[in-house]
Amino acid sequence: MNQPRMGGIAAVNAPAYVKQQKLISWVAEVAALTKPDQIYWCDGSQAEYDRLCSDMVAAGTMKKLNQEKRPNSYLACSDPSDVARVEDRTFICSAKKEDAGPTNNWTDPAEMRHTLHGLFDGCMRGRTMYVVPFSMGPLGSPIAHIGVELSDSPYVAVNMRIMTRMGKAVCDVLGSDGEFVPCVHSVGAPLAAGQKDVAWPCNPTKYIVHYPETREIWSYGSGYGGNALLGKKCFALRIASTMGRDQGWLAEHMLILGVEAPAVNGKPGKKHYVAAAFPSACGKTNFAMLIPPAGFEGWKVTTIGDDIAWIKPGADGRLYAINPEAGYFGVAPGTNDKTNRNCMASMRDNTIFTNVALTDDGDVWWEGMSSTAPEHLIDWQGKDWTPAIAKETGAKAAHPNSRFTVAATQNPVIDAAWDDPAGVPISAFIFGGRRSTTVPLVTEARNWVEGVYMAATMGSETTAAAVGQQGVVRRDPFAMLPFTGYNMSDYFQHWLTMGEKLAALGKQNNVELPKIFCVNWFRTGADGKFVWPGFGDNMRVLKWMLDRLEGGQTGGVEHLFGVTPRYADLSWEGLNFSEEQFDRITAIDKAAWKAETALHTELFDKLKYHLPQELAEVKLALEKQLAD
Ligand code: SAT
Ligand code: MN
Repeated sequence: MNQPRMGGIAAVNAPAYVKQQKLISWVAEVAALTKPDQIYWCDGSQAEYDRLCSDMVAAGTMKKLNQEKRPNSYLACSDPSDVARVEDRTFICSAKKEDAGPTNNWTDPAEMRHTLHGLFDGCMRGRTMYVVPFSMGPLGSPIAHIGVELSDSPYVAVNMRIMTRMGKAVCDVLGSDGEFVPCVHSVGAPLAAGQKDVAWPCNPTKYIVHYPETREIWSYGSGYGGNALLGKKCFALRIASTMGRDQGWLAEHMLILGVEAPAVNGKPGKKHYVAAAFPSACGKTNFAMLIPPAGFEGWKVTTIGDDIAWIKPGADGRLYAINPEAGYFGVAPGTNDKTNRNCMASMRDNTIFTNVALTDDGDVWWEGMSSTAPEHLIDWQGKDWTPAIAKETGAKAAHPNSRFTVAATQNPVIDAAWDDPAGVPISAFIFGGRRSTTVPLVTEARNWVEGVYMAATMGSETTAAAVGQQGVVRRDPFAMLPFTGYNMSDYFQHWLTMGEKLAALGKQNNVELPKIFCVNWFRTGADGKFVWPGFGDNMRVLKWMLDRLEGGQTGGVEHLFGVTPRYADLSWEGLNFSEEQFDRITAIDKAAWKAETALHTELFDKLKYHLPQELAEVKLALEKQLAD
């Protein structure tokens, strides 16, 4: 990593396998602005990963965990001020304000460039600038796209190696004239000569900036998660949603799972792929790795992805989806052998943990990992933690948004097609929020437009994944509120237009549009506890959906805004769940729905610029039914 400096400017020193002059020139340009001490091109090798990790151990950024208990795994603890996505510091700087829309922070791009120029000038002094070429999606897939992140954080470099296809192989695909999305990231903490570094450098001033027209990302001041791993939310959702609008595809905050019915007479059962959108920290990873419960022997659930889906229409009128990521950046607290055994198995080794607690024998722990906590821990802020201290002060051992980063290939139920460049055909979309009241367990939309309406008006209680107040219901259309890179009403219109185009294509090919369902696992009883067991038992709901897809062998009843199963329509084998409990999580309370539609009205008023007329009409019909 010792590379010569020329006239005070770090030499670009691109390896011979880098064939693109535009890339090399851009790296030189950003280096001239940010003034790193040196530039290092990541090749993505295991040796490089191991070296960067041990450098970070030496620097105090990470701890190596007990090699017997958690082989090749590390714990990083962030600055307490840098623990989650910062939505109020996230900007969509489109040329026109109305193209960012009322749900995004907007600043004039020229003004933002001026601000960022000032902040990035010299911001990497004393540090190494890592050049991280990455592919979102299988290398060379027609659905995939390439990005290059320049970052002064080695933590970002090693996480990107897990979360994406990263390094030399990407430069090979890029060739001399392939396109890439330029992503610049700095923790915003330059070092003066001789200044000692801190374990987690960052800056109280933060900017997460997107220029949708030129497809550029600039991130300053944070080293954490979606703020810093720019392939994830910034590229794969905010920039990609804009690309999808322009090019006729979808970039969605969705897991993708495969579900296969038991074999019959030696013949494999029917398999479907479904994509499901939930806000951050609402159980996407758990759903994507679901273990079918007792009574569902022979059913198989396999994972394509746990957070993001890129979906393109095929010539046959079907939608084909890939997971643009190559790893999982999942929420640790609450994960255990009962809630997600596959996930626990995934992180047995080769895992980076961030902001969880350290046990006395060099392993990790978080709230909910086991029913009894260890007697002593070092918490995520490096302080002593005991159950008694927790009882007295309420201190959490692990931060509620603590995470694990692990390669998808570690998942024991990874789908055989997870890396298929062609993607997998999607049979259904599921949209779910976290709602303690009002929204029933599951509803099937009667048609595409009603499904789009349900997704558009979805509400969810906020979680620790983003900085801000928690547990307040906010509208989170398509679970994309913080991730749609353009005007939300135009995004709704894009979904409607996609539906029309697909329906026309499908007609010629005898293919039906994917069905759309809306779910809520989170209704609570009088005691404040969840009524629905969730996790593996969500399979019961999934099976009902599959039955509906297979021609509606299983019944349901129509209600205000769709079709819901009756108690007898779900399979209850292996679970003690009474009809009375079922009623509690499926009942539709008219008064609550009047209040709910008032919130839809509030949302639509906010989004009135370009709001599709079809959605306003669905709302009118719903209100009329409620008034009757
Ligand atoms: O920090 S991330 O944005 O990557 C996680 C999430 O909010 O889903
Ligand atoms: Mn997410």
